[in-house]
Amino acid sequence: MATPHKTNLPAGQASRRKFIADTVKGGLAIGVGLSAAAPLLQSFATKENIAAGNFATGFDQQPLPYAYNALENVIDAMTMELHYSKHAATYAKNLKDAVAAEKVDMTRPLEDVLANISKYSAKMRNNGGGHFNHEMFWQSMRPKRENNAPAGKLLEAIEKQFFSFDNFKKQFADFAKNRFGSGWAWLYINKENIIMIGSTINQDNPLMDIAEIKGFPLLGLDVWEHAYYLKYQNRRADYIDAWWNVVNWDYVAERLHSYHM
Ligand code: MN3
Repeated sequence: MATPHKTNLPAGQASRRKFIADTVKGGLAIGVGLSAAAPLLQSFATKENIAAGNFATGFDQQPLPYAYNALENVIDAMTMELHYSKHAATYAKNLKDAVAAEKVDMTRPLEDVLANISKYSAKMRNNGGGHFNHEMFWQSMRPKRENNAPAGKLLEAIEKQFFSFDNFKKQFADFAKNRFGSGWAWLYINKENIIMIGSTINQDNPLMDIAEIKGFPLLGLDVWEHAYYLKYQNRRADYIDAWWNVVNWDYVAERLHSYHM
């Protein structure tokens, strides 16, 4: 049974982790940079320390996995460019500033920081959450498809918990519409291994120890006005309806699979 909130690693992993940390501190990995340390990190970033499988998140903004205009008719190119290159880039920059000021060990996955976010500043919370949420958001979309829907075990899990895919979409959309002000709607899996939907304020997410909902995020929808205002103005519901056409269900399924590994 998965335990997403457990922070104590099993003895073997803990000592391995200490070895890696000591090695990095000792300068062995510093000369070759973070990229060389990343595969080691991913190999021990298991669900025991929140960052499941290959989904450990780094502190740098990753390239957008498609062109700015790739999601046109759902998300316009201008919104995409501003959102990625201005809003999200600023979260990444401010996160790096907070990380330097608060002496965060950047060889740890960002997920570890988020799981202990109550110990850090509001700047870390806002920008660490902002960076994580957007990195995941870009990956969770792809160009528009007809009849876009999950399949396999993910669909089974959704139907088991929410009766039908349509009913799931309705309930998720209700959380997205009713999140007052700025925030995110989420599909996540909790520590009882149940998939849930909910929402968080500002840039919080279910990984955070202070979030209203807690678990491993599978899919998140940005409902800040900057995500939709140019095309949809005040019509958040229309943005949500259109967004279902570009959800990358393969990515969501991979996150679920990764969590269960
Ligand atoms: Mn945003």
